[in-house]
Amino acid sequence: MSSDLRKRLLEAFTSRPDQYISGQELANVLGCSRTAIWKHIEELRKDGFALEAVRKKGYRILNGPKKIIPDEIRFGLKTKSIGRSIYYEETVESTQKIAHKLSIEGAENGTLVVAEEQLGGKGRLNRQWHSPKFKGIWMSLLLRPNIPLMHAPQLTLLTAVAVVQGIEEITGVQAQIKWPNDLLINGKKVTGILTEMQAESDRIQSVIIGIGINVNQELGDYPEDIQSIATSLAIETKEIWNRAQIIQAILMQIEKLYTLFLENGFYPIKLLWESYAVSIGKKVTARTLAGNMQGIALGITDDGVLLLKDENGETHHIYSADILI
Ligand code: BTX
Repeated sequence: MSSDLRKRLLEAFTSRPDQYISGQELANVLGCSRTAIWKHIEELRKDGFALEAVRKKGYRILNGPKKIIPDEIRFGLKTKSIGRSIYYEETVESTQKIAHKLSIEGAENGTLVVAEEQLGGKGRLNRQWHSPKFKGIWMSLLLRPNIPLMHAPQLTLLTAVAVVQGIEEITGVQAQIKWPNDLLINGKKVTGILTEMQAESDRIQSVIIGIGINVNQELGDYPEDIQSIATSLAIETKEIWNRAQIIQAILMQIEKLYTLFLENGFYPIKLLWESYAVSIGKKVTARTLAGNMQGIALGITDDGVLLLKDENGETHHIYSADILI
């Protein structure tokens, strides 16, 4: 959109706050077609403006883009270490990358990196994570746990539980966990978690947990190929949510569970995880690098490994896979 047109469009809305302005009137004032107006409105929506379109009345701006304000996360945050130090940037390639760099520079346990937009958001196995501006929570948390290397994946499961609880506390919606790291609402993905590690021989330097939460996207904000598998909190609840508040609730839950985990091990986390899991007891297909395997998901081991019973009654340990339910 030309910056002049955008400026004049915003001025038109500013001069008549709270009022609807018809597409025809905007087209007349700006000297362009109604289709062009519609396109510009869509662009503003993508940039985080909350715009209402009502038939026969026209358009109205409800809110400008709302940024995540780090102080809003800090204010009233009762954690001791999680999220005490926050790095915030508007646009990044990936918050994971920044967290890795901070880890090497010696950043403390609990350091959080948050961005409004990722241009190269990462999923697992080099997949992409779509992270549009002002719409979601794109953050990476750096932990320095003193645990055996092989227990690090348990932190992914711990995080999934904390995110379910944080989302439920603020929005009232309970997401379900699909092993190992997807959170689903009505069968569609609302959150992805990516855990990476820096280690030296058998000692963990840091675990970097990337959390991507779809908060205020509309369906049209997603690329076509993920529209049928993705959802957002706004799509599910028809409300726009304050992202800083959700982050705060999640950090509190992570600290609670992390403390429990360090003191009592994985067992209490495992029980919570299983209570939120969608696939346990169901027939699933595990798509692994070695091929597909069908069976009943029995549960997870204390190491967070998925147990799958095949049709011959044999139980398999699944370490890494995509699960189809
Ligand atoms: P994943 O590999 O399980 O999921 C990636 C797949 O999910 C993609 O291939 C695509 O099909 C679909 N997908 C992509 N974007 C979205 C989206 N926004 N909502 C729903 N489905 C989507 C999951 O990987 C781990 C994602 C972690 C993302 C966080 S964001 C903060 C941190 N920084 C970073 O670069 N990654 C993490």
